[in-house]
Amino acid sequence: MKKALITGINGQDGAYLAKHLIDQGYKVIGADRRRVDSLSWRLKRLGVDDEVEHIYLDLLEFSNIFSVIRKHQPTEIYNLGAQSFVAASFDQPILTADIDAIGPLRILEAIRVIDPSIKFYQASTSEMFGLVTSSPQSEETAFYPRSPYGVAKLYAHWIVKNYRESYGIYACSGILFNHESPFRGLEFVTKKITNHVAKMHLGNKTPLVLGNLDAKRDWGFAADYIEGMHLMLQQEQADDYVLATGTSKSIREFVEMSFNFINKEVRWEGEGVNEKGFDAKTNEILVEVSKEFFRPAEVHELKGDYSKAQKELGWQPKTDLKKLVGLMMEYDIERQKEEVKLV
Ligand code: NAP
Ligand code: G4F
Repeated sequence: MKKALITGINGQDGAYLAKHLIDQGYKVIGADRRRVDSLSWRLKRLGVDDEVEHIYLDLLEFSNIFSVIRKHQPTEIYNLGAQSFVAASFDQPILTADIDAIGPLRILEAIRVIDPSIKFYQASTSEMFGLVTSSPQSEETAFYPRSPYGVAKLYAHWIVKNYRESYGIYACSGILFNHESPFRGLEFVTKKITNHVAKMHLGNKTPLVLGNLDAKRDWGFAADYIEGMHLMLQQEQADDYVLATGTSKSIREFVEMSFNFINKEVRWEGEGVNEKGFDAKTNEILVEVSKEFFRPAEVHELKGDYSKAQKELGWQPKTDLKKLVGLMMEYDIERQKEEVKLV
């Protein structure tokens, strides 16, 4: 029986991947740094929490990683655990580097010593392209990270390649562009938007406050992307792959799509931090801009070229942005209704 160890099991991707692998007949060992019941809400919502064997694993602690791998003998390890919020990496750059750069190295060292036949997936990111040098970005595009998070992930990306070339370990990096879902963390902009718009739909009058509305991202659906992660570990040879949709939209457009879902049209007025979004019919203020949510250095535009993954893995995205916004809005409206009932 195939046995997968997933770090970051309680995160967005960890939960979707656990469900996918369990459906494929895998035994899943779910690793996270804390074992608090409420943290596995995503696994519970997907109906697989009881099938996951939960264990403690902190990416900061080598002896912990080493003994977990030695004891459980996984056939595949998916390293999804990370300090994954770019904005926080400016406040906690050293912690971010320790978890996101040295964390994967700790796992690779344990694999090298315990059993080099264990396959390894590393969660690389389009954030490594940063100040992009060409568009769309593929596996061949030069990296130029713009955040401590991006720099840490780039170290991890290269050490994966190095362990593959030096020790023949089957180690892959998936360079994934932004992927969202109803289970996205509230700190990320898409979920912050859909969650707030859902509240406004149910009567809340507080405007949504955002930072840079002009940044553009290539947003896909997380449930599509985790299938690509799995495929990467089933090939003849380990390699790195971009997963993306090939389309790029601004935060402003994502806001408009979310309000459109509740039949509101946004009219924009002003510039920079003085810009506001109004309800085109009622003139009610829907959106404001605050300096608080701008970053010291921004990634202005990302757009991925997933043709290598399509050709070699047979992978392609199945969910367009309109459908994704709809999934997130529906979920958030229902969840807000549940919360209102509980009060
Ligand atoms: P997420 O929801 O933030 O999940 C990350 C998980 O990592 C959380 O469960 C977190 O646990 C755990 N973690 C944090 N520090 C840890 C540590 N020291 N030891 C062990 N676990 C730790 O992230 P995601 O969106 O699912 O993303 C999964 C991975 O893909 C991450 O590595 C992310 O950087 C990368 N990635 C994501 C995207 C995207 O658009 N979603 C795109 C490219 C790459 P706590 O709950 O305790 O914090
Ligand atoms: O949703 P975000 O925080 O995602 P970001 O920075 O692109 O990072 C995500 O995707 C990466 C892949 O490229 C992952 F590696 C990473 O782990 C994470 O999942 O911000 C998206 C954009 C940024 O340009 C930000 O400046 O939205 C802009 N933004 C504008 N207002 C905001 C806000 N972001 C957040 N979080 N909150 C705002 O109020």
